[in-house]
Formats: sequence, C-alpha cells, structure tokens
Amino acid sequence: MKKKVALITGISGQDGAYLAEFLLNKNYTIIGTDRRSARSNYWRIRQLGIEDKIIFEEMELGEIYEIQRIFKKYKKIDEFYNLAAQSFVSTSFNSPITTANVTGLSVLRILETIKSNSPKTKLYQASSSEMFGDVLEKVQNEKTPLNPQSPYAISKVFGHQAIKNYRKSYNLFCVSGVLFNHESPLRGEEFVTRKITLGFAKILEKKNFCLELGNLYAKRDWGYAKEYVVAMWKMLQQKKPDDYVIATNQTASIKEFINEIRRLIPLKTKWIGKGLNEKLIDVKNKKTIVKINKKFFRPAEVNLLKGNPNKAYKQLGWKAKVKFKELAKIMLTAEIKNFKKY
Ligand code: GDR
Repeated sequence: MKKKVALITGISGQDGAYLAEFLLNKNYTIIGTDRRSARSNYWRIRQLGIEDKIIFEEMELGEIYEIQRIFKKYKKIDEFYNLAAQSFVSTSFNSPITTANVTGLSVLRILETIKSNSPKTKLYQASSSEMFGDVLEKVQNEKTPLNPQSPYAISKVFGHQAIKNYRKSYNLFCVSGVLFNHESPLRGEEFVTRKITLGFAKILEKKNFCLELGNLYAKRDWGYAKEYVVAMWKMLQQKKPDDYVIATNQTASIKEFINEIRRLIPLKTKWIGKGLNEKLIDVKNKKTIVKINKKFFRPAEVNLLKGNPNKAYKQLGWKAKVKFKELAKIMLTAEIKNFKKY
C-alpha cells in the first residue's frame, strides 16, 4: 500500500511537532511547512529527534499562490492539518489585522485551493476554545454559541464558520477541532503554564528571580498536547466530517496551577496581599517570587473555560488521560531537567 501523505502547517509549533511525531509512527510521509521567518525555530522537532524525517517547505499562508504551488508540487496530499496561526491572544490586540489575515483568512485560502486543486484532500482546522469567549454556557460543547473576546478569537470564528460552510456547500471533507488549552514541555514560553514552570525553574536555580504575571483568576481547561494531536488524526479517519470539542472537562485557575507547582518544589511559600498587590513569597527569606504586573492583563479577558468532550469520546473513542495536576508535574519535571542541562 502507498504511504499516506500529510501536510502540517505550523510544523515548528508545539502541536506541529507532536503531530509529526505521531504520524511518522503511523508511517505517513510528512511535509512540514512554515513561513520563512519561523525556519530557525525547529528546536521542538530536534528535541523529538525527527528533523531528518520531515520534508520541509516554506509556505506563506498569506498568499494563495504559495498554497497552490505546494499542491502542484505534491500531487497527492491525503491529509492537510492547518495548525499555523498567530496564536498568542495578547499579541492579537496589538496586531489585529495581521492576526485576522493569518489566523482567519488563511483558512479560506486553503479551502479555496483544496476545492479547485485537490477536492479529495481531507482538511483539519485548528479551532479554539477561545471562540466561546465570554461564555454563554457554563460547560461548553459543540453547540454552545460563540462569543469571542479578542481579535484572535474572532479570527478563529471566521475559520471555523468557513469550514462548516465549505463542508456543506462543496461537500469537502473538512473538520474543526475545538481544542481547549493544551500544554506540554514544548509549549512556547509566552503562554502562561510554560511561563510559570520556566519561572519556577529559575527561582529554584537562581534564587533572585521574580515571576511577573497578569490575571491569576482566569480559569482554563488544561490538557496535554501530546494526547490532543491524536484527536486531530482521529477526526480525519471518520466516515463523515464533523467538528469536535477536545477538552479534559476539568477547569482550574492560574493560581491553582501555581499551587500545584508549589506542592512539587522544596520551598515553603505563602500568598499575601490582594488585587494588584497579591504576591507569593518565600517564607524563609521573605523574598517575593511571584507578583502581579498590570501589563500582562488583557483588554478583554476570557474568565472561564470548561469543555465537554463527550462527543469525541463517543464517536472518536478519544478521552484525555492527563489532567492539569499531572500536567503541572510533567512540565515542571521537564523544565528542571532542561534548565540544568543548559
Ligand atoms: P490562552 O493562553 O489565551 O488561554 O490561549 P495563555 O496561556 O496565553 O493564557 C491563559 C490565561 O492566563 C492568563 N495570564 C497570563 N497569560 C500569559 N500568557 N502570560 C501571563 O503572564 C499571564 N498571567 C495571567 C491570561 O490572561 C489567560 O486568561 C491559548 C493559546 O494557545 C491559543 O492559541 C489557543 O487557541 C487557546 O489556548 C485554546
């Protein structure tokens, strides 16, 4: 049997790296694409030891002819995973137009290209729990109305609706995975869980480091990225294309995540103060190790996310095994190990 070919956009990101590793184990040929400026950023793929097993291509998703060029070069692409995006919510407030173009409009460019050049290609679109925004239901599922709160989330809604529309209008096999926050040791350092684990590794090693954060009370449904990429693949193996929520069904605040880390480290710490003056101190020497900095607050916040992944369980047989407490442990352990190495 001929090897299946999968194209992954955003190959240098956390999900791109884990998905490539997973599909290589399933004997796929992997074409990994990135925009030019992201090329230097292959540390994740290197860490997983799969760099020489991937065919790398530059592809600027802002230009439709670039996508067409790749489809012409590789005549047969069985599965197309669109993981590329301007994915940092905070940045989207400063760069709303770029975010809309890359994160939103690119989905339409991909759909148009598939429709005209390769209608048999199956497309996975990375949708996001951020689309629920200021939530209209306490636990969110595939039917929960969307109420986005950032240019990033608005752009994701655009992509999400485009997928539904092209599926219905042109009978394409395209799906959206509405993934809730998913983290790992390969997470970018700007995202809060990784910022926290890296911060604590520094605190343990350097002693003088103070971690500055924004809103400690936002709640997220945090899962393990390595498990989430399996759900992406499963969605494309179904008979019929459909959208799925991927989540753990547990929610915890940033402060609760930090408290989990506190349980794992050999320091006695204590929260003091309120509001902007809230701090975590080292009980022994009274040094502040975590404090609040207003600059990390967002113009509009998403306060609570908790997903109901029942449909994914029933139809895909997918269920999250790692919940946020174990995730904190996995991330901190890897962080300390890496920190010592470098
Ligand atoms: P999020 O992830 O916006 O949920 O989107 P992020 O980790 O950036 O923020 C989570 C929550 O933590 C609060 N927070 C801070 N966040 C950051 N980054 N830095 C801080 O210092 C800080 N302090 C508090 C935030 O306000 C927020 O409430 C992620 C991204 O991966 C998206 O691309 C993806 O679609 C969704 O998850 C699902």
